[in-house]
Amino acid sequence: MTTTPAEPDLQERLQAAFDATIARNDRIEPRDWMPEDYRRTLVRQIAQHAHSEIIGMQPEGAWIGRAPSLRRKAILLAKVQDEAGHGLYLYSACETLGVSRAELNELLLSGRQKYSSIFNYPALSYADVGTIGWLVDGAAICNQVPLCRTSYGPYGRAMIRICKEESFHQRQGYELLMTMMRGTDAQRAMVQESVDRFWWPVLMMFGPPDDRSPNSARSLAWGVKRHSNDELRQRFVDMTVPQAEALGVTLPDPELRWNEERGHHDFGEPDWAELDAVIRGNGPCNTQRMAHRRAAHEDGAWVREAASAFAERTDRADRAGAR
Ligand code: BYC
Repeated sequence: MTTTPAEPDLQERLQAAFDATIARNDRIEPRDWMPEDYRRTLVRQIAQHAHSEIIGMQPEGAWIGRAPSLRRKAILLAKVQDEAGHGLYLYSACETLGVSRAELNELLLSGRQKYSSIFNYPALSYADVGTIGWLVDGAAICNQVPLCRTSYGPYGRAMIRICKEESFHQRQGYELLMTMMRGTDAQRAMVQESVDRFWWPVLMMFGPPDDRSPNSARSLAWGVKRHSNDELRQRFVDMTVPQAEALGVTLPDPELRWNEERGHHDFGEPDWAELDAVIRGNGPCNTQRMAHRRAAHEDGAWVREAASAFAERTDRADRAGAR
């Protein structure tokens, strides 16, 4: 935990021990001393990640009641429940840094903490359920697999389980799109239209370009992030192009082509002004997402009250039993 040691000497020794742990690529654990800025960076990133999982339930959740078959409904229901679980692991990891779940929730509802820009775009057709699985979860895996090696123990361990589940999510999305591509012309057109809408916002999920990413340098030095935003975006494009070919869809970027010299695909520039606008709250669904979240929180007040009353009673009974 962060402390303010009285002796300057002790401060130096604590900092040196922290630096050595980072240099060895070992984990920092909740009871270890850590610089206040490291703790703040982790709270910011883990909370934003947790909020994204919870808000991320909304675009797909809206389709549960309209799933085209019992099988699709069961799959979608399981996926959306997994996202709730991911949010909970991440809130728990964040709580080990000395911030409560209630505070984190308040920071989200008051707009002081962000969530991923991608969830401010609507899911307009059932093909979007597939595209979210394939592209959004694909981007999430690309970004999150390296986070299994992040320097903060509880975050890295939460990411291991989350990544396993995200892989299932991506496969179900791809399988859904593959099924639609084998269907009618109208279904194929629906898939292409969905991919056209999601492609650029998905590239924006990786954050601003490296030269405009104020947090990257420090997060990389501390091992909180393992790769820069642009490195991961490139990895995602390289991974996705052959998948799009196998699926039979076109990615909506006229500049997309293999660059033999670089050994990577070249691709066009996302509209960074759009990302800035969405992050500032002016995306297509920001107002709706926050209103829904606020209403869900208020509707759940009775559950929190009941759970606290039950915990208090059980606690009292345990203490009486121990006497
Ligand atoms: N959207 O200096 P930068 C999921 C903010 S969950 C919104 O590069 P950093 C899923 C950034 O926070 C997906 N804000 O920041 C769930 C910073 O603002 P503050 C979520 C963004 O932290 C359910 C400012 O812009 N994944 O996939 O070094 C269903 C400057 O950016 C965005 C995670 O959270 C954005 N796209 O890098 C399906 C992964 N990009 O905080 C799927 C963990 C940037 O200074 N997080 N900002 O006010 C990360 O890897 C990093 O935090 C980021 C940004 C790459 C996102």
